Amino acid sequence: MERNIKEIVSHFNISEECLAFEKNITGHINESYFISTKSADHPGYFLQWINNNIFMNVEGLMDNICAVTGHLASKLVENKELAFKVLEVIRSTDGKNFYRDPDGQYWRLYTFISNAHGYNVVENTEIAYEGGKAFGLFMSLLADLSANRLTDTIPDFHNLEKRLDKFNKSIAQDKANRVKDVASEIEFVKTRTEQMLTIPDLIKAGKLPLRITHNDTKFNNILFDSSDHAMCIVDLDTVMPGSILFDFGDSIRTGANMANEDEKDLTKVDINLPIYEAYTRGFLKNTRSTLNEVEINNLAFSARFMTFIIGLRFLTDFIDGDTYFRTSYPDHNLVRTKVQFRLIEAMERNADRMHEIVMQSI
Ligand code: GN1
Ligand code: MG
Repeated sequence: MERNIKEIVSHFNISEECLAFEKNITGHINESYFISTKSADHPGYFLQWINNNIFMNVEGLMDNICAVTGHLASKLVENKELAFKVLEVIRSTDGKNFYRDPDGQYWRLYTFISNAHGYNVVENTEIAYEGGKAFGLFMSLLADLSANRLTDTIPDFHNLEKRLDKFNKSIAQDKANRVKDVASEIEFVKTRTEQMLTIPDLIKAGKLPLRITHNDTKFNNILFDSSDHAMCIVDLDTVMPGSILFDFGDSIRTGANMANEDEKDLTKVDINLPIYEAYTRGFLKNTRSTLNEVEINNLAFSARFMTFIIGLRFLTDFIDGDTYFRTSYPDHNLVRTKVQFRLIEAMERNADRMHEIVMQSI
């Protein structure tokens, strides 16, 4: 879609004159642009188009982000030693926390976090430890924000039973005539479903408490400064009540995989145990005092659970003909699925060791 980015930015309440924009290609749902400004000492802005087909309640979503960033900002004023940054939402000229253009499209603007970088594949254990501490801190700083202030931006986002229902419907409809190509992946799902359903069972039984969680804790949603100190958590669209297992598990899925999420050479996919160990230590440093026994006992398994749920979503989208995740080539979602399933197999082989690491880090 062609968009007049400069015109859109003019609807936000900013002091700087914009110079140029550059599209950012990470992320499978929204579209992002870096906006540079004329003044050299201003960090610039980060503009995002919010995908309203997926985020149906943008007002609620932006109110969540403002509640969360406001809460974090006040905590960081009280705890300056944390040297952490928080996203800063810029209001539109009519005072809203988003701008809706004449075509009905939604946009938001942040101050750009400059001199920052992220990791798709984690390079060493120091970075993993920093990342674990950062997501642990994020969650612990939000522990006293009342969960009923937040809207469910995507209801049932990590609800495995609902995801399986959708998967079975997609197989039955076979809209893109692709079911014939994924027999072994469908079999993979079937053989693990019962074991994976133990997590939703624990949630329903009230044994896994709902906390305020990020719910999209890909490792590259942590920004690092030039000395590789983790300094900011981004991508707050799905911050809402959830289980801590979702957040821990998704970071391991992305951070402790030796390969990228869409690596075509499956021999590269494996669990990196030293990275897993370092992330776990960092995460538990900031969360151990709040976790209950059921959470601790399922922490290692949560990495398999989250990899399963996201792999299942990639597979469902492949079967549907790629209607949800942005893809760059025809079997992109299938490649992503295969990586997730290969990673699950690697974690199955290392399950005992992964649990032992949690117990040694607690
Ligand atoms: C999507 O757009 P992005 O990259 O932040 C997805 C996550 C998946 C992820 C897989 C709202 O996140 O749930 O884990 O892709 N976000 C949404 O890479 O569905
Ligand atoms: Mg996201």
